[in-house]
Amino acid sequence: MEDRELLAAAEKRFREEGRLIRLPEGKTIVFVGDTHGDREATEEVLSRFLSPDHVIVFLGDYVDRGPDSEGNLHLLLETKLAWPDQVFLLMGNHEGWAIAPFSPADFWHRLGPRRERAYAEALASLPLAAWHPSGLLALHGALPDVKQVEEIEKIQLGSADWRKITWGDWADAPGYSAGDYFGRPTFGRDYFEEIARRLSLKALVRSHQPHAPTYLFDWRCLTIFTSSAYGGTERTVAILRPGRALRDARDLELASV
Ligand SMILES: [Mn+2]
Repeated sequence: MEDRELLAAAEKRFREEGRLIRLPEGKTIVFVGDTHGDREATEEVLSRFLSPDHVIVFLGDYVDRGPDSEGNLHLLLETKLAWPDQVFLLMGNHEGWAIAPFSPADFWHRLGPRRERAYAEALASLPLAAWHPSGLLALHGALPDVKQVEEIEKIQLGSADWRKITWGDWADAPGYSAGDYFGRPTFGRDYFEEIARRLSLKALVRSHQPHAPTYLFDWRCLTIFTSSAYGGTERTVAILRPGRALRDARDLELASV
């Protein structure tokens, strides 16, 4: 597909989905962390898991850093359109270019103004989070300050909650805020506890911080990363099997791809 055609079809689909995806029970759900221009990682995930019995949720950050951002993004968008109920793409901070540009950003800087605008506008329609009825929320960064999961549907791009989801970090520290480093708001245990209680959250699955501890906050916050772009980082996915009572994030299986 031509760029323009692909982006228009993808944007239409994302708008139909809205900002909050509801994941089905009864299927194996595979969560994929940042792929960051690592097209091989995406190919490996799709070759292993793409099937009618599986749902694959990509947690954002498809471009920049790695060797083939454009190839990775095109593969993801084409697969999304071919398998709309099996593949879900969430927004990472690297897809929020229309709202909050940043640097370095090799993919965005190479596009030229016309294509930059077309890609940025299409990716601004991406969903922000995915909820599974076992009590699992998947998103790119940190939890938004909401009272119930449904409020995520109404989060405005550029708002404080949008920034928490796309740019937010976690720190193994007490308290609510653990600082704000270069536009990356960082949150501690008390903030996690409060939002988790409000949402009856058993597990948060997220990506965004390649060197964060795999588990934080009594195994309820799981960080996975699925790109070789940072050198030496193992590519990890997290798998939720159907019919399993979720106690915390340890009930997801981790696998290397
Ligand atoms: Mn990120």
